Amino acid sequence: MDEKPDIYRRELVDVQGVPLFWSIAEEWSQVESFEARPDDLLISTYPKSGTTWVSEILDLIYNNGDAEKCIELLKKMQPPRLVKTHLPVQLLPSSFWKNNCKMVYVARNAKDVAVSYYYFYQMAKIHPEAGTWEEFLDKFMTGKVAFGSWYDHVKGWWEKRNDYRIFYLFYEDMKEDPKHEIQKLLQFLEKDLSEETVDKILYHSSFNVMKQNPSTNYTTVPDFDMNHSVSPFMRKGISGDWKNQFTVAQYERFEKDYEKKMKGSTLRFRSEI
Ligand code: PPS
Repeated sequence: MDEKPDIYRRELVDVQGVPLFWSIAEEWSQVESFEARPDDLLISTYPKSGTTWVSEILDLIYNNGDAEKCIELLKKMQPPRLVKTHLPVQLLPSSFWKNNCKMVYVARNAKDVAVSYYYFYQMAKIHPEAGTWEEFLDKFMTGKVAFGSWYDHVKGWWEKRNDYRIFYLFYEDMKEDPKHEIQKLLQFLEKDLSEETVDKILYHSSFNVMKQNPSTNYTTVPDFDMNHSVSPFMRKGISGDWKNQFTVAQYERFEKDYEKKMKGSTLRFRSEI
């Protein structure tokens, strides 16, 4: 089969100092002028932080835990729209701020994100080559990966949360007590659902159920774009997997650098639960 090198494994393109996919960079004027509606709900994340998981939960909340209805509604795109982005805060289309849209930001600890991203780079050919783990980790630490610096991303959104309607959610808290986090989400969305519905949402959004669900596990994407035999999209879904990947030397270098980059921020992550 033709490798289509013109669209796969291309280098990232700098957009206002942030490395993005060429396909986004080429359409940048359209991204910038995106017209958000006041009832749009934005889900924003740095890649590999739980986007798909929390999107599924939000979809289920809006459809009262009815997984079948979610698929139907997605086809018809009925409001409120759920808009997903990985953009850093400074690149978000301004209409989201003007319309004071509600936003859910999901953050995950840096080391697990780096590991998850490394496997995703290998399976999804929209990314440049990952290189070795050591090389990839360097790129991650210097922000030379798609959507730029994790450190700037999580801090940028954290700082905005006091001025806008942003619900800042942690992947690790979701892993520890998903029911509690879903209840907090419901409060933020001013939604009241029965205990039974919340339990249905918990079931449909669990890792094992989502891994088997073709509408959430990305297996409907052609093999050429995402090769699940290299690494499945629904890979492990745990906290602390970095321990299986980092050498002691890598860990020590990472932590020293992390301290410098996160200095002065009140944002705290848990690297295991
Ligand atoms: S992407 O490509 O940026 O949109 O990826 P994203 O969805 O943000 O993150 C993918 C990681 O989230 C894990 N995942 C889950 N973990 C726990 N529970 C559920 N339900 C769940 N769904 C997805 C997924 O496995 C990826 O993490 P890793 O560590 O690679 O397994």
